[in-house]
Amino acid sequence: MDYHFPEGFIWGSATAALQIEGATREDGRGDSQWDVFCRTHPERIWQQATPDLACDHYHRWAEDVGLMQRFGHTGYRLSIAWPRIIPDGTGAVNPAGIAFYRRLFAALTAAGIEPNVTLYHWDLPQPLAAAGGWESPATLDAFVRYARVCFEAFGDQVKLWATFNEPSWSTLNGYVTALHPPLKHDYKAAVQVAYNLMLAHARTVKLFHSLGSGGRIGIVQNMCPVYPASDSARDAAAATIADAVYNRWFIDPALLGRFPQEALDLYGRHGLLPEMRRQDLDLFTADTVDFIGVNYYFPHYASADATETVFGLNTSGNKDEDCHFSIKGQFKFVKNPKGRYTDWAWEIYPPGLYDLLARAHQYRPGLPIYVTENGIGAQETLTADGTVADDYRIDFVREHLEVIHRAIGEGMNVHGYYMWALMDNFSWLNGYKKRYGFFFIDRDTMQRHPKKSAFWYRDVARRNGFSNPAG
Ligand code: BGP
Repeated sequence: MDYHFPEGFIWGSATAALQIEGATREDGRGDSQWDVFCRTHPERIWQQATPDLACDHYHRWAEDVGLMQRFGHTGYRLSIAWPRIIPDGTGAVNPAGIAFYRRLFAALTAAGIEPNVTLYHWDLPQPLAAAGGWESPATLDAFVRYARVCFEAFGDQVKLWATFNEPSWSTLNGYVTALHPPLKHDYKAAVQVAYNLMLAHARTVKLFHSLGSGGRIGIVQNMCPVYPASDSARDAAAATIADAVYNRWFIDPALLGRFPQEALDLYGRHGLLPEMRRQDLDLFTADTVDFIGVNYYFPHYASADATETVFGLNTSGNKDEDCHFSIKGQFKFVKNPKGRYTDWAWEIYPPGLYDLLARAHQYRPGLPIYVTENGIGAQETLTADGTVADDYRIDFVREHLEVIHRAIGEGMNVHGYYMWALMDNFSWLNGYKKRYGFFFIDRDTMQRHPKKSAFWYRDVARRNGFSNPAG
């Protein structure tokens, strides 16, 4: 076999609570900021979709665990819904929420599937959001308490924990592009939130280690590589700044215990520095992560030619509609004229994943790395025989696995791969239009249909690798 993976390599897929669970008002669950956003701004989401039903996983979890098992999964990355555990964010713990996840973790373990659990995948309890969200120190205290509740309730079942999913992406879209809740365009708030998320992370890592319940804790980052758009020195400088604010602000404190100087200088020049207390800064240096989770979809190319501030994500699924991200006077992300693109204008570029793995390895040689998300969204329909011929997804996953295999061969400590996603789900602004799953969800019946890629991945997992299709 050409691509054989190390024994014990995790073959998994990923989801997030809000995107699959549904049952948003059942068994005492509180509202999250996304539930309220979907209700108050339905025009921002394709077909005014809501997460109320999602994949109905809250009721079909046993069936879903069975599918993972039958299709060879050995790992599953999921998130816990904070509003299910502590419905108002700060008050009483909800026993029904704890019971739900205990049942789920027990079933996963019995099926030989290791859970990799993220504490926060953007579903901030609404009362906390209304009281200032991540700008407020009270939210940090509430998060650390919620983390403690989870560690104590599930610590015997879960050994792989992540604090936050993509703090960079949620800060950018919540406070810079104004595309996600709380829909702000406020650089000062963005920098404070970016700092506060990392502080909450550091406090949680310290708490986890102090509990000594075993297992590992990390963070999941969207480490988009940022390449200069040209050979010019100006574009190289733009890429350095974009990388510092977009990636390193979140990676450096988690892995090295400090914030990048380029970003501190930039924020200092613009009067945007967050409030940073000495004793908090010491927390970052005192303790760091046990692993890093890497989410990778596409790379960026930074140009210095940023004459205006514009943001826009492709939410149409029409290849001709570009994504826009430009901050006047700083950097602008541009398209790669030679790139291959998905229908949502996301470039397909597997070497970018290799560069990220190499980078994570360079930061902390030997640090365990998990590819916690990687996948391709598409508009799909069922064929007459009840499947989806998603050969493009097979190609996408295979090409990315090839670079992971190469990275492992070169000594990078990659422990597992979680394809986004286990099943088609609520794709934030795209509602249910953009399908990512190994399993197609029929929105009328909620029935799960394995796509061609699910069978392919099952065979890869069983053989712990694959042969080069070319020969
Ligand atoms: C990541 C998120 C996931 C997922 C994925 C695809 O940033 O962590 O939750 O949704 O992106 O994004 P989208 O559904 O917007 O296409």
